[in-house]
Amino acid sequence: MKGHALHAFLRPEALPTVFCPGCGNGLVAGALLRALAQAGIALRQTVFVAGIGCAAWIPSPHFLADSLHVAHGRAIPTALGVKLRRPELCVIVVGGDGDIAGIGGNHLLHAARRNADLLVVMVNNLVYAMTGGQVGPTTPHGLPTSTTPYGNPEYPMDVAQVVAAAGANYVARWTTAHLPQLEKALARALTLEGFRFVEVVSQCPARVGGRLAMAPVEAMKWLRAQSKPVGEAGPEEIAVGEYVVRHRPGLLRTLKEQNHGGA
Ligand SMILES: Cc1ncc(C[n+]2csc(CCOP(=O)(O)OP(=O)(O)O)c2C)c(N)n1
Ligand code: SF4
Ligand SMILES: [Mg+2]
Repeated sequence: MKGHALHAFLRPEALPTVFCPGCGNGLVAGALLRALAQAGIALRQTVFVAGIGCAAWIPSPHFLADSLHVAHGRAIPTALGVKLRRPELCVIVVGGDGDIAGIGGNHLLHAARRNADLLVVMVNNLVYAMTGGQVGPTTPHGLPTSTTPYGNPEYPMDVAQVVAAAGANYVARWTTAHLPQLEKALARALTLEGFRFVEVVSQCPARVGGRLAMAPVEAMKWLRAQSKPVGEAGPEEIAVGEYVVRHRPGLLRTLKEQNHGGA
């Protein structure tokens, strides 16, 4: 699907997007729309659920699809409620690292453990961007942020690894500098059942790039240079690729089989 064709999937009244120039969120939006087309899933078959944050704005207000914009950190339990009530729909959560792995971290762990039939797309821009670029659970050690001006004294959580360990059926990480790979991972995730998690490491020119004096293009070159395949990346590098591909029955199939078995 070419760039201009994407407009058919966007609300004209929401354009131009709310994102700052050079933000990675538009790239993630494009990859997700192309992946849906690749997987043969129409927007009318999908429901997007988002919390609060810049990344949470990707589906709502932009996509011409049903979407719920809920409290910060609570997108995953809301999405599970939608999926249990309307199992025929493809339910997709989109959110930031603070939203999904910070305030919503407990929901993330347990949805993965339950193998709940959701796709969660987490845009990891390394900070809580919308509120001013505060330090968060994925901020690299030493990175200066608005609340850690001398550098982050803590260490980040490897969210992809944690979600894989928690029991998800599919986990992958890419960056905005790997759009074809990202699109392929999203399309693959869309064809599987159970809990699927795709992390996208992304640039935030306003809250991170400015502090590092790094323009968006330079930030993307940096993301690419820092990335190594899963299993080969060092502690300071970004491990990209698939973490896990499992084919365990999703929560909904298990529930259905139990209910029919008991009938
Ligand atoms: C319960 C609650 N706590 C805090 C906030 C304030 N808040 C809104 S957006 C946001 C940061 C979101 O960061 P992230 O999820 O990483 O998304 P980004 O803006 O970086 O894309 C915070 C802390 C809120 N809206 N609700
Ligand atoms: S603050 Fe950062 S993440 Fe938010 S729209 Fe601007 S560039 Fe994007
Ligand atoms: Mg963030």
